[in-house]
Amino acid sequence: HLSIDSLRSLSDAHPKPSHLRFQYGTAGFRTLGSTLDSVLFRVGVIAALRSKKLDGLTVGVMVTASHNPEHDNGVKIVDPRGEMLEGSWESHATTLSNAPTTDDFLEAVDALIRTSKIDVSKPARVVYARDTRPSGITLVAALEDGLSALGAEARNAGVTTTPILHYLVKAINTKGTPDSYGDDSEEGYFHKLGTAFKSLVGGRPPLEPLLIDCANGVGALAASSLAEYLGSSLPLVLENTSISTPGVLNHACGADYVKTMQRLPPSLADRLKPGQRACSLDGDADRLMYYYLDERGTFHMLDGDKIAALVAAFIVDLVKSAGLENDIKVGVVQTAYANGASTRYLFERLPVKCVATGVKHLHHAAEHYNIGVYFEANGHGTVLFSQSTQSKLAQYQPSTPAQSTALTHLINLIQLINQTVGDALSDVLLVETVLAHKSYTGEEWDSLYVDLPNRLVKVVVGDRNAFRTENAERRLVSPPGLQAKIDELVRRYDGGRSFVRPSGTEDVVRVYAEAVVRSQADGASSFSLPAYCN
Ligand code: G16
Repeated sequence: HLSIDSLRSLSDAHPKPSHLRFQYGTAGFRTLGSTLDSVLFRVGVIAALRSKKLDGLTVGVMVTASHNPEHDNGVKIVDPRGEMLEGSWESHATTLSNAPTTDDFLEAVDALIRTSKIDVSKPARVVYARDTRPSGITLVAALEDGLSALGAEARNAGVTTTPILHYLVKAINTKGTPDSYGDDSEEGYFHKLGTAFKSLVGGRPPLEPLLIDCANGVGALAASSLAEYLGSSLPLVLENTSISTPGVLNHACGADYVKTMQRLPPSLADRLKPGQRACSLDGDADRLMYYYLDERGTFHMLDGDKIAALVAAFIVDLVKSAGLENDIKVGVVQTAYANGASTRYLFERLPVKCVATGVKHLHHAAEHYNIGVYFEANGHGTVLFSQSTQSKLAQYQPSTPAQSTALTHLINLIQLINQTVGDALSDVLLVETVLAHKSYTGEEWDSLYVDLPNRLVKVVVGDRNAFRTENAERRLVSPPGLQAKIDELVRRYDGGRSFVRPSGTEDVVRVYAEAVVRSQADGASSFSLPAYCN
């Protein structure tokens, strides 16, 4: 079942660079694509072992560096329910990826098999995909070597979005069961989302075309397939779709650019008409940023917080209209990056929880609600309907036509929303559904609350691991003395709030600042870190 000779010789072909240390971070391993060969091989081995540990359930592997620059790449493992890899296995992945030699690696594999009690005679099944990064081709070949070293049954899902890979994992593992998540193919995914969307907006006035900035990434392929399924129910105008032009992925476009720069991608300047709705995906289509230009041509951003507010309020209304407000509780999960105005808006209406950055943290917290809405300010998020809520909705007998309509909408939302992970395309359909139901323009949506001015900057430091946080990343515990300095600065600004945390996807620390007055938010984020941090 496990040929040590084959594992040894394949491992020799993928040596670990001696000067590098790898870390399974916020969203898996992520760094320069050219340094990741050994990591990909080893991830193949780990994913196969994870599947064996779980009795041969299918595990997913996604090769992507999402919003990062084109020369970066990365890889993450997806657990059988379509969710992020379980925490304890993240440390196994870090350990195995750092074993200096083949002998050390084989020893680490052996230790993992023994300590995790893995029955290696069990089958291993893995489905994998990559985004459009050029380095993905050789990295996938390294991954395939790792899978074949363990004799895994491997399914190549080709070039696709991260959320579609998550969908496939869940669809494969629920196939033929009463909980079937949908057909385990891209067509199955588009069919599921498209059908639910058409039911939700059916009978309403036709929607104006939506302009989508595809970040020159894999979202361009998926969005163009989705456009076909949607037909006239939602005309999509796709921009930044150059997936084979070197250097353009996420460059001056995409969700991260819009969120960080708080401005329109320059390539859309003469494409977007005042009042028209537009949005940006990121490099693997798991983040979504909406925006519009007002009459005067001023840019207005509708970020993950605005999406959370829009969607949460809509779902709360539907639950109420269905007559289920005493049975189904809706809650929201955010991170410290959520704009203070959004937290206040939501908190006045429903329970809100703040957790550490990373979809895995938000996802788990959202599972504690009957319906959990989670969005990061950067546009990464989804809505989870607990199993018992789904059963409750399926069995509920409405007593009025209005209740029955609301119930049908809720059941369609369960189909529309990719509950495995944040999914920009599924979120587009969710936002468009709410806008259609509420007859909101971008401007009306934007006016739910007014964002506090804020700045988010990246600072390059000598060792980002020297920065450790507590209280959902809102306070630093190290380096010593730095939090006191932040507190002192923040006190000088009206409604000031600021925090510093190490990124889990880039070699930087992130500094966030918000204040009531724009110039004050800018000032608070431009303080320099003390010399001892560099
Ligand atoms: C990933 C994670 C997100 C996180 C983001 C930035 O997004 O999935 O949850 O917000 O990285 O994380 P950090 O601040 O630690 O670098 P993506 O879209 O890059 O996969």
